[in-house]
Amino acid sequence: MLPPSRKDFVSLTLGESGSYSNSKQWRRQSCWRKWKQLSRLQRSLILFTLMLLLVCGIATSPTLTGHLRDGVVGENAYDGKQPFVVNLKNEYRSILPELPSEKKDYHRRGPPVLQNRSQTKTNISSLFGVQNKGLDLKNVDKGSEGGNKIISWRGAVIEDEQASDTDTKDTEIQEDPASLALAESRLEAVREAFRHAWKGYKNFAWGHDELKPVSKSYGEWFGLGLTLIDALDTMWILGLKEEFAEARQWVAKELSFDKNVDVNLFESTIRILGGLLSTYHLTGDSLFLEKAKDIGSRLMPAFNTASKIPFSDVNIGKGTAHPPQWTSDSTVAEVTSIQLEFRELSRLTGDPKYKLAVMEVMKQVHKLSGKQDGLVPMFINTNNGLFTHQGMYTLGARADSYYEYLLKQWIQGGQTEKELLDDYLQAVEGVKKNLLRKSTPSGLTFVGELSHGHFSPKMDHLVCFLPGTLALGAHYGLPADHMELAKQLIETCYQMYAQMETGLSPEIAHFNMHEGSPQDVDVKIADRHNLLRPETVESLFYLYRFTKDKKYQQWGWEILQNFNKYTRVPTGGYTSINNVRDLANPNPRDKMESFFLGETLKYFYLLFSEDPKLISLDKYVFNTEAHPLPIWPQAE
Ligand code: DMJ
Repeated sequence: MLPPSRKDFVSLTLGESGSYSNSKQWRRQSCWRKWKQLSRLQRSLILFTLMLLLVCGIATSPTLTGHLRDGVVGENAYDGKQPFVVNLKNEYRSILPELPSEKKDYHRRGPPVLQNRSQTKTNISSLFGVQNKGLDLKNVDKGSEGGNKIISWRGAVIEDEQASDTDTKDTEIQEDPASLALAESRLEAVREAFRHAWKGYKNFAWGHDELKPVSKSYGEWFGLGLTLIDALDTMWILGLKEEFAEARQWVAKELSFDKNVDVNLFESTIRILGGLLSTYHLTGDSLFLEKAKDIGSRLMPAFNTASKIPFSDVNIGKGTAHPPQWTSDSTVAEVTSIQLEFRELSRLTGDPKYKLAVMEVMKQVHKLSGKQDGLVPMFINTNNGLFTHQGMYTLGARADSYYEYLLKQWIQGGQTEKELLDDYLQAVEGVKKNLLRKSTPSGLTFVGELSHGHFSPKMDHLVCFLPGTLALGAHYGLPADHMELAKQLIETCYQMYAQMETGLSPEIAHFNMHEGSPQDVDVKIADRHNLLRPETVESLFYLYRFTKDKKYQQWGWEILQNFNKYTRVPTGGYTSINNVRDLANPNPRDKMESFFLGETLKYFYLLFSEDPKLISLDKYVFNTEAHPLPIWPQAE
């Protein structure tokens, strides 16, 4: 599709030619006569225009369409499908600082020249014992043939025929003006909350990992501007131009990974690598891809273990890795929830090493004994690659995103990797068989834990990712009872908020199962804190997208208001609190986690939006830190 015609043309008025005859000879003579009547200047202009058209014609010939798809043509095609995002992008283009070295890439959506070639062809297709369509082999091949060609940018600009399905799969209904106005006011409330959080971060923690809003200072974890990076794509999606531009400036000028610092592999993958990759995809700005490549390669030493199960910690400056001081175990959720990001990095760079490393982990976990009906223990040893602390099963901390990433990798790869799907389906059955119970008095369905055969009615707030994941699976054709379970569980997650005095969920709930209990949810004193976590809002978003049932938006709206009431710090920022049961003194903990901006506010915004194409779930899959990554095109 070409841009609309511009008005800077030369007008030629040809003389009247009398009666109309359409014979070939007449047309030839007439044209020649008119040509001769033209002035030299006019003829030169026409010849020049023809030359120009010829050059354009060559440029759009089939061998070069790949290049153009990466450039202007691709962008315009994208405009039509995701107008909101693309319009923002074009606006941002004009305000973002333009680095001299980037100028010529300004309109390119893809990396300038990515070396991939022969080695990518070797191992990938047999990886994980399935036909692998993940790495875009076709495009890699094109690259090898074409010498200087780049891999396609179709990951970012997912065209209709390449997405796993069409937009129409997302439920679309016509909204009446009143509900559109309501939606807009709620969206504005989320933008306002973001601006308030950003104000605190900017004033007291700029460039540092986390804001401490009460003491008006900051906390450092990795020393890499965690909150700023986690928040990049949220600002983009919310349309916060100025905030995005200043953050981009910091990434360009200040962000360096060449630091003698230990980082946690999982946390830096989901927040930093994931955040940079998704921002690259949304903006097409190569700065973010370069940074993603840098951090991605610096994290790779984590995989240098006897078992190939990665260590938890990496020194990104020295290139060394190690387990935590007290153990040689890694957490199962951590080693199995870095796959979406490293697989995508392989696809973008054409270098299979990232994908090979993380898929090796999946391959091993797939085969390991020690599972119960598809449920995994919480720890895995980096020396021998075996599960440790067996017999304990939870969908909460240390295991949660293992289940999430089984489904999401299967979606990311175009639903071809059967082992991932099998493991996911088996695990859902395992949850139903071993971990589901009903509470009293209201009969809420909840997910408990199993410890050596003993059931505990304990449910982490973290488990509230599950309704959203189940709903996503059902959207992708998995059994309808997954959706039914999702609806029951999201009701429970909402009640974990609604039954508290502040209307905010505790970190951990215990459900009553005995006759005569006055309330479903009990909270132990040590579990009464709220860290501004996203999981319930995340699941509300999925449930609303797929069902359009307004109650999910209403529940989300109540939660947002309670965050504003009990966690908002007047001078800027939001704080986690110690006691969700104490209206008078929720007791601020003085910390705003980066995921509040990266995830919680983003999911609020998407929940209140009536536009199913705003990060379409048929085109993007969210990593566990709410960073949307493209679903890979099917291999043609
Ligand atoms: C986030 O970092 C991620 O969502 C992770 O999967 C779980 N914990 C936090 C949010 O609660």
